Amino acid sequence: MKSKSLIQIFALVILLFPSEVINAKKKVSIPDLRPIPGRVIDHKGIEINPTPVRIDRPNTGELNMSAGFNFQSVPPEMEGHTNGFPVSPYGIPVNIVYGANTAKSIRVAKKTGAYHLTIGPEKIDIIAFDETGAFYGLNTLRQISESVIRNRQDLPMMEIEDYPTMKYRGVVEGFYGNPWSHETRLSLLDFMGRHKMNSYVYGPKDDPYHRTPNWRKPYPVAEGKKIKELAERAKKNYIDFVWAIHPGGDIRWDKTDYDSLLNKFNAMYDLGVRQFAIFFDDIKGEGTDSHKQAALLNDITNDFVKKKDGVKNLIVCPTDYNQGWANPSDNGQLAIYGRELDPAVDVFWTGKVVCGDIEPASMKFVNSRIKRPALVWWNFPVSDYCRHNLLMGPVYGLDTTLDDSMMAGIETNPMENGEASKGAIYGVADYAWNTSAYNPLDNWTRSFVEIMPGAPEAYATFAIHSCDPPKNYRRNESWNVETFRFDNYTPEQFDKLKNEFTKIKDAPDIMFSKGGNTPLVVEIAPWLIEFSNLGERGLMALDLIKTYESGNNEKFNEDYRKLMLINEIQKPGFLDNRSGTLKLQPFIDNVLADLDPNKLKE
Ligand code: LTM
Repeated sequence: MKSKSLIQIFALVILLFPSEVINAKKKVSIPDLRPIPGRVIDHKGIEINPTPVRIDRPNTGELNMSAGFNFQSVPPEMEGHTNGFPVSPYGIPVNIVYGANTAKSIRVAKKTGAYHLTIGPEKIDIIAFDETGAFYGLNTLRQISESVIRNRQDLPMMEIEDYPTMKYRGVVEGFYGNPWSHETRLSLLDFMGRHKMNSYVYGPKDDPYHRTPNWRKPYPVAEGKKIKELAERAKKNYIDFVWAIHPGGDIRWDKTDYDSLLNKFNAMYDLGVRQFAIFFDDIKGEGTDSHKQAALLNDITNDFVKKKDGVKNLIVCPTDYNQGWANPSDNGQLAIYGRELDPAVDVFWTGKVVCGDIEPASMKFVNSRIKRPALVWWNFPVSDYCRHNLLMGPVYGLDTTLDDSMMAGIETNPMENGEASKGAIYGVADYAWNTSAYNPLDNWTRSFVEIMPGAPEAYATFAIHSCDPPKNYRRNESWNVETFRFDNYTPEQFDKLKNEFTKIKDAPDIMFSKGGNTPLVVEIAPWLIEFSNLGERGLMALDLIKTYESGNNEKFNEDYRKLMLINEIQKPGFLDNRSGTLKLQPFIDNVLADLDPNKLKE
């Protein structure tokens, strides 16, 4: 009875989606992508992100942390940052000082954000170059303390010397699609501060007050209030909140529009913004004029940046923002910037292409023209060109020989799914802080506990099969399993794939019930539902191979139709919220194509 009704539905599906059925039978080839660089390291129970420049952990003993900490001597500015630490009057004494002179005595690097942390036999000292460094030292101590509590161990004595490689370490909310919610932004600012990022560029393409034609208008009061709150939260996390305007779509190079832009910047200044960017990406026509762009930035630098209290240098995103599109000649935009643009203005650059790796050759190309180290706008994990996919894989493709002489820093452009972007932000924070030591696989593996403390393994299962944008910037995915054709596999390969499909089927439930990260599972719920379905389809495909081998034709024909039908019924959901696009769904489609009873008869 059951199979009869399935057959009826099957007939209906064929009538409704004839081309989809044909697609399901098409054999799919899998691109060969390079392995993920790096290796997993044993951190002996202490996970700190970004990775400190030097950690000395001589075997000199451990401190009992059961009484927590006693913040004895702490500058008033740091007091608000000790929230969340276990504290008591009997705790381990902690002293924090900062200032260039004090820092000199123990040779802390002369760089904003530098600090030195010592966990000694009787006390903990943080000595920092500046206030930001003190905040970072405290953040490192917080991560050490959390690791110790999580792993139920004692606090090992150690000495940490630390400072950042890159000047800008941050996020550019610069994608097309739904801008992040206010709550997501606040949560991301805390997350960024925790991982020593210092720059958040606000430029969502679909915020009407950022872009043509409404860039001239002030934000409505309620929206303005939110911007003010964001600027405050950023400041609390030692992050520069950079507000970006995108006027190039309809700008007239006249006094009226110049005044409109100045008025808007003044209004944003009143909301607490102290750094500004002007974007000229993805435009045509008048707005692309390089001389006019440079002159506008120079005038704003003189009339606004230099005049208003506490305003930092401007940042510009050129129209020629990647090597593929940039005019390389002396008359090209980049060379014009190099000759005409105020040297204090930082210039965004996405690399050789729009979405791609960042490597020295394209940095040399741009820097030699703009006459300053470019600021990388890294188009990963942005998914506005593949909105049905989540890009949850490791951060790799960033050259580790680059330093601050070659790039001013890096801002990652994430997905419209802000919570799901935290994994990549965690990676970029590490790369930007300690570039030469950056280890993609290790960083990604460490991120699981940080992001889903209650279910790191289930999260890892979801993430490893959710990496590949099926076009443009292809990323390796599902590298922990091998897929195969129905007539060419070993028992080990079969069992391994079966085990993985079982984990895939179960991972979403585990993440929902004990992950400990509600905002993330709510945000990605549609993908989690489809992920579990993918696991079930994979198990059915494996069973089908076994049934075929058993020679039980009747059962085989029935199971084939069942899988075919389910694959088709679930296809719209899968296409909307995809995982396993590189290897897993192709495996299922290939089983269906190879074992098509009509073909087998031939
Ligand atoms: O990359 C830049 C500078 N501009 C746009 C982004 O807004 C967009 O998010 C990415 C990815 O699609 N591509 C762009 O060209």
